[in-house]
Amino acid sequence: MLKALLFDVDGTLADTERDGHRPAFNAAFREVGLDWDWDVPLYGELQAVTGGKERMRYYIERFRPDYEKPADFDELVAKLHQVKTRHYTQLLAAGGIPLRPGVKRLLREAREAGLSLAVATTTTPENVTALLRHSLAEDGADWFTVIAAGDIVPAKKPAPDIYLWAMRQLGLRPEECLAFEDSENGIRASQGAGLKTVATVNDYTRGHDFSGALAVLSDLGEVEAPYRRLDAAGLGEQGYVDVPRLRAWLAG
Ligand code: XBP
Ligand code: MG
Repeated sequence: MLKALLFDVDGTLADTERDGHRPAFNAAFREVGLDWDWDVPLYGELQAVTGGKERMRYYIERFRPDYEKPADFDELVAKLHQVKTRHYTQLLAAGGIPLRPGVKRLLREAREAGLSLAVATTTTPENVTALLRHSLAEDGADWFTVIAAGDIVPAKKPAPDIYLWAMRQLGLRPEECLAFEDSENGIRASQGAGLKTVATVNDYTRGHDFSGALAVLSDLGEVEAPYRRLDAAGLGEQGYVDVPRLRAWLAG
C-alpha cells in the first residue's frame, strides 16, 4: 500500500542546477577572487559528482591540474560552499526558480490523499527550505514529514544512504513508498534503497540510463499540458501524474 512519496530536489522539483547552483558557484568563485567559471556545458559534466563540495574538488582534479592547492584547501572549499549557499538562497528569494510542471499539483493532491511527503537530496538543507518557501508556499517545508538533505549521511548519491535514512525517519518500508528522480546517480540511489522510481528528465539528464524506472516522463504533466512518456513500455503515452496513476504503476 502506498503511504509516502520521496522526492529528489535539484532537477526534479525545479531546474535549479543550470539556473541556480551553477550561477551561485560562479558568484562564490568571483567573490573570493578565483578565476573559475562554470559554463552550462561544463556544469553538465561536473554533475557526474553529487554534492557541491565534492563537485569543486572534482573540478580541480579533472579540469584544473594547473591549480596549486593552498595549504588550507579544505577550509577554502568549506568557505566557498558557504558563500555559494548564501548566493543560491538569495537567488531563490529574489524571484525564485519555478517548480517543474505538475509538481505543485501532485504535492497538493498527495497530501489530500493522506500520503506523507519526504525529500531526499544531496544539496544543503538551507537550499531545500528556501526553494520550498519561495517556490512552493510560505509554509512549503511543513508539507514534508522528512527533509533528508546534505551531509546528514556521509555517502552521497549514487549511494542509497539518503533514501534509507529518509525511510527510517518515516518508519516505512520501500514497498510503501515511491521515489521521484531526474538523474542516473539519483535513480541508482533510490533503486539501491529498494524504491520503485518515477523519472522525469531535463536537458542535463535526457540521455541518462533510467533502466528499471516505473516510467520515464518529460515531466509530471498537467491536465492542460500533459507529459510525454519516454520509456519503451509506454512510449508516446500522454497524461498527468496523479495518486491513482501512481497506485496503478506501483501495483504493476
Ligand atoms: C543535486 C546535487 C547537489 C547540488 C549542489 O542533488 O548534486 O550537489 O548540485 O548542492 P539532488 P550543494 O539532485 O539529489 O537534489 O552545493 O548544496 O551541495
Ligand atoms: Mg536531481
